[in-house]
Amino acid sequence: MTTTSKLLTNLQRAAAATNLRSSTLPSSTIKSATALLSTTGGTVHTLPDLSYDYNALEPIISTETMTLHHSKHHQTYVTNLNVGLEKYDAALSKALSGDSTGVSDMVGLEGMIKFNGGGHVNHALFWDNLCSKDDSELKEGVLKTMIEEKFGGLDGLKAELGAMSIGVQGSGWGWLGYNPKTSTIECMTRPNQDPLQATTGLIPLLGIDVWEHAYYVDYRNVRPNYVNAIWDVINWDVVEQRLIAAQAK
Ligand code: MN3
Repeated sequence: MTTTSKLLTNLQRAAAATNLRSSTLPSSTIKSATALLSTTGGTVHTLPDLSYDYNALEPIISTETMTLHHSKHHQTYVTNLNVGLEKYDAALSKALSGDSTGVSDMVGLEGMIKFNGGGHVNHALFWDNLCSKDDSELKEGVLKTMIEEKFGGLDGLKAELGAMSIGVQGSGWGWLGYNPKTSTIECMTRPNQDPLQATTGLIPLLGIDVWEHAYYVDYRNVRPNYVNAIWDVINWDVVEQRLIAAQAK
């Protein structure tokens, strides 16, 4: 919830406490409070730093790809998410003041927030589940045990998630996720920037970006070569930490 919408909720509570309806609050009160607290608008979300250098994933993912993908593509999702949230905040304020056009505005912004919010969330997960070739090792532990139980071993996971990721039609993502209902891990794909958890209930453990911008510089149009190579730069320690955190929820 944004600071503005939190404030509006508090105003509504105050109104209720004094037997007033929120629609009877003076609009000047709402407007001035909104103006006061919207000073952070536009920069709420920022591009996260990488924990490694742009050249750290060479030769699997080139410095050029990493530079463009992180500083241009991911930055664009962040910028547009902030724009969308600011508009959504204004729409929410209108809706909460009793103006039904605000509700319509909110619904109209959902696609923009799903796309750019998903793009931000997905890429933040992606950067963290990659690491240099030297640091990529699936060690003994709960993750390795669950991969063996579900897929018969790491090669089984690579085969299933690899084939599913290569098979994504158009742009999208391949995921290994934790299913809290069955307490198991499973593979899934999502189109566009649809965030895994919000659209499937699976908690994301490992993401593979199969948008062309993720591999075109290095592998041209040959997505299978990119997906088959990316296994060399997976940060299994991070994937296991996510699994342990998901199991503890
Ligand atoms: Mn991408």
